[in-house]
Amino acid sequence: DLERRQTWTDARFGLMVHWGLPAIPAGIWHGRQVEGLTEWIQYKARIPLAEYRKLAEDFNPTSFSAREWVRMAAEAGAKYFVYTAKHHDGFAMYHSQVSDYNIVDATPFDRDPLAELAEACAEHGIMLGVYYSQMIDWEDPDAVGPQCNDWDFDPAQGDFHAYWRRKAAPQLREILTRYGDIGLMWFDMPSGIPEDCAQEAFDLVRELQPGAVINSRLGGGVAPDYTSMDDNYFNNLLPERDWETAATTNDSWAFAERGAGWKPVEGLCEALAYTVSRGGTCC
Ligand code: JFZ
Repeated sequence: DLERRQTWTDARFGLMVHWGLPAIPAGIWHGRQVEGLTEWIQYKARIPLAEYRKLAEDFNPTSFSAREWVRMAAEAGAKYFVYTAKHHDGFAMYHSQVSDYNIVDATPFDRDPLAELAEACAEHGIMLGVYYSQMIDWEDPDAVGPQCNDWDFDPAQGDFHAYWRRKAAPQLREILTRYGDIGLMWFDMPSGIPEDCAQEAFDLVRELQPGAVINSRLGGGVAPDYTSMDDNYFNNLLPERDWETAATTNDSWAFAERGAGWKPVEGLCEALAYTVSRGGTCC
């Protein structure tokens, strides 16, 4: 346990890339600015799934270069790289065999960014972290719980364990077995997850990637390897254990078209220095 956590705390500084279908609307739906985090647009604007999933048809980032992203991160001094394999919209940003709601089968792009990023990280000696939204999934009628999709589906009809068995657990297994060494599993969000599901996720990570740390947003009462602080947390009340602050470079995680509110470089450097000088890790 100590060795695993040491590798993680030694990393100190990472880059989280929050990529997915929300990059297309980028905070604007039918010409209207939707308030809140841009990756929450489907939920905030109650976009019908049938309409939202059409975004995939236009998702074709042909100039994407994993090499370039990872090289930039490495040159900036980052030691780990976190990629959103599946966010709350339920869309897999890697080639999933479990659900065809994924970047290879549902878009014209036809490439697996996670595979390319994993390769680039290995080349640069960067630790690969994978973000996975285990609880919220707006595509799956059975993923019932806090902030679930109740505009397309009736939550009373949903069975969380059915979602877990059919989609979440098998996808975690794919992620943990197909992309080489993973140093960090970044789960999100903890609220409402049944204990047995969280325990299963924990056990899967330990079994298939014994070197990987697990953040505290897995939830469900399992003991994580470190505490994820609130987003953009830069206060002096700190836990007596390993911790990480994930922070944004603007007001959102996903891309924003207007009013992004980019933070000045000095502020970002200060935030990074603040965190690492207090023994934390920052991404
Ligand atoms: C979550 C997501 O909902 C969000 O879209 C993004 O992925 C972010 C990294 O994580 O948002 C959170 C989760 C927890 C807190 C704040 C935002 N928190 O504990 O303050």
